Amino acid sequence: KEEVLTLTPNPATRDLLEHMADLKIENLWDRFEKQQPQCGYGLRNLCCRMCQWGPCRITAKARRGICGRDENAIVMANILRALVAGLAAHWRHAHEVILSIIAAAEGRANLPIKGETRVWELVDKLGLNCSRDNLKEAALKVAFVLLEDLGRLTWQPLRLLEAYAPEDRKEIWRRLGVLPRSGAYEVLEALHMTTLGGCTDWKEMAVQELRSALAYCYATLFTSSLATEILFGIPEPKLARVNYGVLKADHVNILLHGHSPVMVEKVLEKLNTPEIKELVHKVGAKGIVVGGMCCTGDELLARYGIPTVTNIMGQELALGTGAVDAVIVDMQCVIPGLKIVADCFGTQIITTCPSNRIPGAVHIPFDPERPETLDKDALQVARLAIEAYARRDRNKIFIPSSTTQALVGWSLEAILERFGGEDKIARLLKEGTIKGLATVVGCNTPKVPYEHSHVTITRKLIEGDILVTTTGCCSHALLNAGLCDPEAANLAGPGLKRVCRELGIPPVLAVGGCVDNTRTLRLFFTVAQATGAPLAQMPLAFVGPEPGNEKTVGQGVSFLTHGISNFIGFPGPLPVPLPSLREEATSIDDLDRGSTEVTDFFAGEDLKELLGAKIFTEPYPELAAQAIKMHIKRQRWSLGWK
Ligand code: NFS
Repeated sequence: KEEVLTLTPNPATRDLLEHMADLKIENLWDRFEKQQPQCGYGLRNLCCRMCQWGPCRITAKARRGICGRDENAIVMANILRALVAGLAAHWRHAHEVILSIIAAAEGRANLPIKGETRVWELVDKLGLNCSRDNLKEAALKVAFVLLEDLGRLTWQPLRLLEAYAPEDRKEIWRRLGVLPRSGAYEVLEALHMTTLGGCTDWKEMAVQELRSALAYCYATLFTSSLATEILFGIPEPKLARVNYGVLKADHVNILLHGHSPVMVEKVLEKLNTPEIKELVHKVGAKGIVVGGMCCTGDELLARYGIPTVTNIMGQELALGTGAVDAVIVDMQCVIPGLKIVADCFGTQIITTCPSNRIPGAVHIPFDPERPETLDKDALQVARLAIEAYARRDRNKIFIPSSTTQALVGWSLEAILERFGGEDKIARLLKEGTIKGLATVVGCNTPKVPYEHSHVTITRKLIEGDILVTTTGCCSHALLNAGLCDPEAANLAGPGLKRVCRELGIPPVLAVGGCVDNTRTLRLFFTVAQATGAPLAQMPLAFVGPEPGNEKTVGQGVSFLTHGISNFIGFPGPLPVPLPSLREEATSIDDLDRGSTEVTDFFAGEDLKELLGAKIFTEPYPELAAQAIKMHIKRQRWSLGWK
C-alpha cells in the first residue's frame, strides 16, 4: 500500500486511498495485505485441485501429485483452465449481444441496428446471400453465423476465423492442428482433458491452449466486438473528459460498470426522458452525471464520449468519494468489495445480469430472450438510480478535482481514415518515422504498484516513437494520465510527435473494451499486409504489464498465435523462471520456476519456431520498456528497415 501511495501515477488515487483510510473503510489493498504471505505453491501454479484426492502440491520431496501427475502437467492444466475460464466469460458476453441482435432483427426488442456498414461487411466476408434492401434480415443471418461460432459441436472451421484471419497464419494453424471448432467446444474439451485421469501429456494440453486461444479470439472477442458494432454503431473520434473529478457533488452520479452494454444503452436513453428529468428536479439535484467503469465504460466512452472514471481496482475508490448514488452493473469484473463500500455510503447497486448477482443489491435482469420488458425495466433502473440521490450522506463526500481530456473513439475505421489509409501507416513504419506499433492492455493487480507499470511503459514506448493502442483497465490508467490527449504528443519521440501533430491525434489510441483488442489485431493485419511483411516479422508487441483476470491469459495467447510476442509484467498464470526450490518455501521468491518445461516452451525458442513469437516476462516497467524497444528494433532489422 505504501508503494501504491508513492508510485501510482494518478494523484486522485492517492487522495482517495487516504480518504478511505480516514473513514476506516477497508479496500482491496487492505485485504491484499491481510493475505500475505500468499501461498507459494499457488503462485507458482504448482498446486492441483482438479480431483478430490487432492489438493496436491509439488515440492522438492513430492515431485508428483497422488495420481502421478508431474509439475509440467499440473502447471499446464492450470494455465489451460485459466484460459478457458476467460473464454467462457467473453463467450457469455458475446452470447448476450448476439441474442440481442436476433431480438432486434426479429422485432421483439426495441433495440437499434445502427452498424449498417458492419452488417454488410460481414454479409460479404461470410458469403451470405441477402437482399441489399433488408438490413434486418441480413443482421439476422449474420447473427446466426456468429451464434454458430459460439456453440458448434461438430468439425467445421470457425467462420469468423476464415473470414478475418491472415492467410499465412491460417496455414500455420492448419499445420499445427490448432484450428478450433467453436467457443463452447474448446472450453468443454479443455475441462475434459484436464480432469482426473485425463491428458497427462503437457504438450497436448499446450496444443489445446493454442486451439482454445484461437476460439477465444475469433469465436468470442471478434463476435462480441463486431456484434456490439452491429447494434450500436462503429465509434468515431470525439473529445471527452475522464477521471474521478468528473463526478459532481450537486448532481446525481451514476456509474455504469461491467462489460456488455446492451441494458445500459437503454438506461442512457431513459435518463434523457422528461419523466426522469422531472424526477431529478424533484430529488433536488442539478442534473445527472453518468460515468463509466471497466469495459462497459470503455464502450460508452468510445461510442458517446461518456466520461470514464476508473478501472477494476479503482471501483471501491470511486464509491469512496461518497458521491456515487448508484452503480448499474452487468457482467464480470464487479468485485464483491464494491458492495461492501456501497453499504458504507448507502450507494444503490443494481445488477442487471443473472450471472452476476450480488447479495443485497437490487436485481433487474436483462434477458435477450425475453426482451419485451426491456424498456420498462430500463426506466425502473433509471428511476431507482435517481431516487438514491435523496438518501446520500452529504458529510462524507470527497471528490478529487482531477479531470483529464482525451480524444477517444478509435475504431479501426477511424484510425485508418485519420491516417489516410493503411498504406500511409505502412510508409511511416518503413521509413522509421513511427518505429513500431504496440498494444498496452489488460487489468491491474495489487502485486505491483497500481497503474505504475501501464503508465511508465507507455511513456517510454511513445518516447521511442512507438504508436500505442490500448483497451480495458489499462486504458483507464492511460486516459487518466493524459496520454490519450492530443497534447500528449509533446511526450512522444520526434517522429511520432510530428505524425500526431499533423493528424491531431494522441500518441495513445484508446480503441475500446477488452473485446476490442480485435480492433488492434485487425489494424496489425491491415498494416502488415500493406507493408508486405509477414505478421511475425513486423515491429509489433502485445504488452500486458499488470495481469489480473483469467481473461488476460487468452488475450496474450491470442496475439501469440498471430506471431506477436507478449511482454507481461508479472508471472500471473504463466510460469517464469525464479530462484531455487526449497522444501520450506512459503513465498514466491523462495520457489523454483513452476515447470521448467512449460516455461521453456512459452518463453523459449520452441514456440518462437512454431509461431514466430514468444512470451517475455519483466516486472520492472523500465526494463520491460527497454525489452520491448529492443524487440521492435530486432524486428525492424530483420526486415531491413532502419
Ligand atoms: Ni479486461 Fe474488462 Fe479490466 Fe481486466 Fe476486467 S474490466 S475484459 S478483464 S479487469 S482489463
